[in-house]
Amino acid sequence: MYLSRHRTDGGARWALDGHYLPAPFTLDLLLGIPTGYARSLLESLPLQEAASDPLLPPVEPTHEVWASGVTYLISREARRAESGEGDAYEKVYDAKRPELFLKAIGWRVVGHKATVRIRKDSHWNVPEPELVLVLNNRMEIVGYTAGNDVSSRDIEGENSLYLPQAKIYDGSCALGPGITLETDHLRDVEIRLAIYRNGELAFEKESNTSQMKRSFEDLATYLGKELSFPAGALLMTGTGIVPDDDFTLKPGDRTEISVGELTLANEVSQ
Ligand code: DO4
Ligand code: MG
Repeated sequence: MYLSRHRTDGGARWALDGHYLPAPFTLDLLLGIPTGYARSLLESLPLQEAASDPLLPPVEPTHEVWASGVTYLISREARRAESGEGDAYEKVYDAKRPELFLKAIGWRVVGHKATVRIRKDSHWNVPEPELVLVLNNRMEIVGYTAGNDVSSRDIEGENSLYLPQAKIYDGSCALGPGITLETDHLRDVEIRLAIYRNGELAFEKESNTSQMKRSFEDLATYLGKELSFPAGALLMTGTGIVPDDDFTLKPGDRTEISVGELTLANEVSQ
């Protein structure tokens, strides 16, 4: 089952497997019920006309998008090298408690084919391709989407207390194109990042969720430990791909992130 969200003349509208759901359907509603009922709810809803309007990010304006970090060895190594505080990354990689931070609020997220941004006050910027969990109000995994945790490496590297500025700014979070409501093989999902510059492939690498240090369930449990999400939440699960140190995104680049069968493409601007 696949959910997508579209911009229609009557406002944002969700679709299931390419056909519109009744207009009152919301993701809030779906994430407010246990996973066991979610599938039967969707199966019981009448499908309407084909969903051909432009895509919106698969998240509603008030949903919170959280992120976890240093969940793959390569992320730990890259951050240890760029930072004067390498110890912190090493410790969090091995610690029981994961790193979790608030990445975006739903209305700030951009979707498939929209524009992501790099900061004007940064000279070293990268996309971070991540599997993004869609969690219900009990922190159960309902599905996943693809995400780009666009980040400034020089700002984070200068001082880890600058992390919110390196990570949270307009156009720094892209999600989409839609939500896959399958959770069976999440520990074996291929993730691929391709970056095109002047129409040519400038960078390409693949990873797999099997290389992740932590379990998705553990990340979701920590997020919901002392924080309630009555309408669910989204959780980016960290990057397993870091471009070489001499690479930085430039305005005009195009990023293409594949997470399993989902592909999220975005233009880059400043
Ligand atoms: O520790 C900083 C953030 C790490 C991160 O975003 C990642 O590993 O994906
Ligand atoms: Mg990240």
